[in-house]
Amino acid sequence: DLVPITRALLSVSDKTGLLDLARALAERGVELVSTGGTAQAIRQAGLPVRDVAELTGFPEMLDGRVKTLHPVVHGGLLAVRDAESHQAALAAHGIGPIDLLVVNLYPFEATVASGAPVADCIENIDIGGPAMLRSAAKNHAFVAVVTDVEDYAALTDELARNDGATSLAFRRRLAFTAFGRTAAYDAAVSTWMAGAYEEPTPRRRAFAGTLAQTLRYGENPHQGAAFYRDGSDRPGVATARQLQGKELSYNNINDTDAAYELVAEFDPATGPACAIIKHANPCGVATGPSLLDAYRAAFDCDRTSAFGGIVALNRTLDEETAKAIAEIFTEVVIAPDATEAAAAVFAAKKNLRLLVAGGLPDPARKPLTFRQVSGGFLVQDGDAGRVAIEDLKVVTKRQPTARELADLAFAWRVAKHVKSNAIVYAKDGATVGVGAGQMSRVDSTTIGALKAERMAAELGLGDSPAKGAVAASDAFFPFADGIEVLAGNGVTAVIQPGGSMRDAEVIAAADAAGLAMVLTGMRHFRH
Ligand code: 93A
Repeated sequence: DLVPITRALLSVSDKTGLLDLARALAERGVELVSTGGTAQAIRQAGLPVRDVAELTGFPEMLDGRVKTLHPVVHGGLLAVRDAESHQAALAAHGIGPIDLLVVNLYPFEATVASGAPVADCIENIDIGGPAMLRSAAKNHAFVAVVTDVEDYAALTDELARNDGATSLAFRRRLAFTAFGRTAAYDAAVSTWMAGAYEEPTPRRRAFAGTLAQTLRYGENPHQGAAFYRDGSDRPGVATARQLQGKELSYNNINDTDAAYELVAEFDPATGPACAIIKHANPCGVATGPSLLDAYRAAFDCDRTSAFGGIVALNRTLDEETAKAIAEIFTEVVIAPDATEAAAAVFAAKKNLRLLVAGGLPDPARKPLTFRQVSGGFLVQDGDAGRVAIEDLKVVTKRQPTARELADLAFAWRVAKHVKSNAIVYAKDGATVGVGAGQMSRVDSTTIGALKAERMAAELGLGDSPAKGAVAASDAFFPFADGIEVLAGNGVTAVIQPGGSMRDAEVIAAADAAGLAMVLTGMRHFRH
């Protein structure tokens, strides 16, 4: 299954490593054929190269849109070497076989990311390159195809090992890599076009990502895993710069994303905010006059759970806050930026991963979310739903006070980021108890209160902080029991979507306990 390389076609936009590769091939006596810019670069380096135009008998035309789309190229790539009829056809038309194809595509994704106008993006959709990649990858029984600059070294190693030939196992790996690239490329084009042409639904477009990192393992050590980027420049875990610490794990990436998307709900211009996440749920979220105050208040919500957590901040990490965070074991800290002094605080903590994202993601523009099911996957718009305070509907006899209203709005924002069934207790711009991910709403209500009581015990507070707090529920209360538990724990006001068959009973229970209740008319399921 060894195929010696006698002729190679090179056509690359990214010229990184090109000359080293071309030289290595030339030294092995491989005949080099290239398109315009690639040929020019090779020729300038003093290596022999033939223009593809010489082979096809056509000049590159239409501003380069047609350069390699020709039977001389595709015949040379697709011909089956041991099929007599194919060899006869090549001979009849004077077509020479191509044993190696090296192509990387027009930088479409980078052009889109640079904010280029639509016409430039369109011009950067490579047609001839993917066509060649697909031809060569289809015919990998005989042809080696390289599209990733990272694979150049693997290729020269392979040639050194096999005296100038490639093995079938090597060509197979290259072939599925090439099809992976063309699939991701077309998906990027489809996704961009849907956005550029304002396709309002996620329904009719392709999805793919490019490999960012092979992970040591997945959610558990016996699961293989990888991290893919979707090409978005949204500030967050996929685009952030890691200043220090161990490599991010699968769970780190998942939790850091949850943390940063949550803290981004709080506009830094309005004030500092901090979210601490464990297992994709917040165990403390707070706003405060300073970042340090916000961190301390978030930490005090559930100190036990915060151990080994992920901390997200909505403003530049400062030295004082970094010192407070460094007091306990923290897995990841993510912020728009970090001062030098703050980064220096973490320098001694070799394992702590510090990420700076360069900005906050826009919570009003959420990317699509994906959920895998057996045999397929579900796609939906991200939950960018928001309710304005003016649109809240008071349904109880008692109106919420201004202070209650502010805490209700805060708790509601947090509840959106808590797994259903979610109940969030909050007071003075900080969570004081979070009940997450239960199968019954009343259980989440009870768990949130238990957390508040434990905090009272830990901090030596006289009263449970649930007393005088407000509560948010991500979806309606199906029965009055949840309201009774909240009132029993001293909650004074509740925010929830409403819309239950038993809304009247639920409101009556709130009135009976003297609670204020507001309805959002919007729910935030997160399963
Ligand atoms: O415009 S194209 O879609 N038409 C083609 O026929 C074609 N053939 C190769 N783009 C085409 N290419 C691309 O040109 C390659 O994929 C590569 O990215 C680029 C290399 O051009 P140059 O050698 O002139 O720098």
